[in-house]
Amino acid sequence: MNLMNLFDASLVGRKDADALEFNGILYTFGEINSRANRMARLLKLRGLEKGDRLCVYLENSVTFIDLYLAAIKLGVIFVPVNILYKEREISHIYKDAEPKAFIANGEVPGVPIIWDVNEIALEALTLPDEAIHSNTNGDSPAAIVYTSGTTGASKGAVLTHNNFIANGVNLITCWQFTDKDRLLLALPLFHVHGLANGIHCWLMSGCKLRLQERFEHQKAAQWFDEFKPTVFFGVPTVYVRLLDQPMSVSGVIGKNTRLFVSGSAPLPPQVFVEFKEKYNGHVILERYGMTETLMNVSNPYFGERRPGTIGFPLPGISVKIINHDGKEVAIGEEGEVHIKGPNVFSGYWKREEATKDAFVNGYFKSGDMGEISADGYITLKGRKSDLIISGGFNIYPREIEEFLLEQNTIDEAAVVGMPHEMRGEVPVAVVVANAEFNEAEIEQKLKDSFASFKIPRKIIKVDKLPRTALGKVQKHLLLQLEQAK
Ligand code: MLC
Repeated sequence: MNLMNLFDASLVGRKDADALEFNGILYTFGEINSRANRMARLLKLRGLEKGDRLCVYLENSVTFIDLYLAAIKLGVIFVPVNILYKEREISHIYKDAEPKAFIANGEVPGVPIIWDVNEIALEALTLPDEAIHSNTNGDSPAAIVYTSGTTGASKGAVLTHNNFIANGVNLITCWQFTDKDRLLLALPLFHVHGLANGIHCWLMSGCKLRLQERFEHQKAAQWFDEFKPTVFFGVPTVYVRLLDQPMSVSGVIGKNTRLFVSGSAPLPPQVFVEFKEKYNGHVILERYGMTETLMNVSNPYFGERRPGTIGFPLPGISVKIINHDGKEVAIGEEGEVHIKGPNVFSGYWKREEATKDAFVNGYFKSGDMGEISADGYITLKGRKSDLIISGGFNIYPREIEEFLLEQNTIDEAAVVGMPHEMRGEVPVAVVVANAEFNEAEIEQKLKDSFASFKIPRKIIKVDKLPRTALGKVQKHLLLQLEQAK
């Protein structure tokens, strides 16, 4: 089975039902399907074939959905590119994914040929609405989503139709989605949270979706009031923002909502508690996932949603907690979270070694530390790697450190995550610089090269970086140094 077989339950089976609200326009599932058919025809006419990569660098829109569905229909591999990315990040993805086409709104530095989204959208409308089928199956790659820069630059996680199907079916079952639901989605579709959870739960359940270009906390109460969502997905920063809303909206947000889900970064227990107090007893359901595995673990829909924990492994998913010696730990002991299941990606695009390194005994090594309680709840205990998560966006320090070290005024550099009330963490750079160092110049270069969430909030100059006897930078000491200020 491929994804279209499941999406057709809504696109064909519920063709006259209301499907999507975007920018005040309402679309039925039939309309969404014919837009996707026309777009698929256009991509085919322009030479895209099964297995080709299609990069899409766009904000949330109906055309984004058209392109995604068209790619799925054709067996073309969809490569979403974070809209906040700048030249250095984009050109890496462009070179690595070797796409047949790159679709964007206007010019993109680092990409020689762009297909303009407005032209594409208009041209597609002139084409016939005839279904196109590819002979993709569950093992065919559906998307490559770029993530983790442990080697300095991001790697493409190849996600198959089966990975997405396992994820969607699990969430619909465990979170009790039906066609009566109304999902308010303000997360970016270029990440798996918005795409694999948001778009797939919508299309597989046949519920109604209201899509926003992006989350804007000033407008959240109005959206809840107008759309009356039954389900809402957010990252912790979104919930912190909702807590900031005036008391007068506490009756509006969540009035019709049966489920608030949080993920992509740890939800502080305090936010869980305050949200419940402010929003009429709503208990946020925290779940755990990552690009390479989609969703792994979730607090229960029925039963206790325990603050500070991520709950139980989702159906069909095995989780082991493994210690330094590669042995499974006892209840309540800490180790690395290893994951196996139909949700786990097939590997990194063109990176055999990195793929091999990512697994042990058939389990994916998450890089997150955790423990399991006697009654089965999993609690995350920090990370093995030095990944920083800011507002739900991942930052790999190595990528920024390599850039800083390329500057001839910087001799040593380390980037660490500093706790931040709103965003969870923000990056801070600690450098050993020479006499020519010019902070304003480096800041400008960083801004030209990286997405805004990756820019260090501060650049701290030190005489030397604390290192172990083996020369490894002791990042925890840098954080203490910063916090002591
Ligand atoms: C954020 N910005 C965006 C944007 N989101 N710009 C365009 N489109 C978007 N979707 C930029 C803003 O321009 C601004 O840049 C900065 O980010 C902060 O914006 P803000 O208005 O202050 O937003 P804020 O209220 O703080 O909320 C930020 C946020 C955003 C929560 C909306 O961080 C966000 O959308 N996060 C979700 C990330 C996500 O989906 N992660 C899932 C990864 S998948 P500037 O230049 O002013 O700083 C994954 C697996 C899993 O991890 O388990 O889910």
